[in-house]
Amino acid sequence: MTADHPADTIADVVRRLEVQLVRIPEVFADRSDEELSHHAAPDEWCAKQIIGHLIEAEGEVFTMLIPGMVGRDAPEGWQTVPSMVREECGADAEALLTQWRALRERGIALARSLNDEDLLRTSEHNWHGGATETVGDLFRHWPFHTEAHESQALEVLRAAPPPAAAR
Ligand code: NI
Repeated sequence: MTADHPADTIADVVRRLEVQLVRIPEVFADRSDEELSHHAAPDEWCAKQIIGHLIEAEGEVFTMLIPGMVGRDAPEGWQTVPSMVREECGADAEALLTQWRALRERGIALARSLNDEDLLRTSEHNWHGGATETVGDLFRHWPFHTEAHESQALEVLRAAPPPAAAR
């Protein structure tokens, strides 16, 4: 993954992460469990699986790898490899969002603690396996990754059957 917006400053990224902390839960608000469990196709994620993926990205990728890459945390690298097989279809969406929010709050604190030197660090065990990738590349990708899945969620919810009460 290359940098989406190489000029984004730490403050820019922090702001986007903060806006998403409010906006992402709104995508899933006031939706029935039926809508949140709707699959547009058998092999496509329902909205709850998308939240599950965002939880994993937040907790196992961005907030897990960056501290290791900047030398603040010993074990650098994956704890668990992100999985395309998601098991959130039967989960409670509100509980998933609570989990995501807590991870994003931790992520914002991490983002605020970074400095420009940190963003220049590279890693041989980084998330993508490339030797030249920097912390800045991963850091700046963070809000874009969230946004990509926000769009995906909006699309699957648009295609979902309306709640029974509205029929
Ligand atoms: Ni993703």
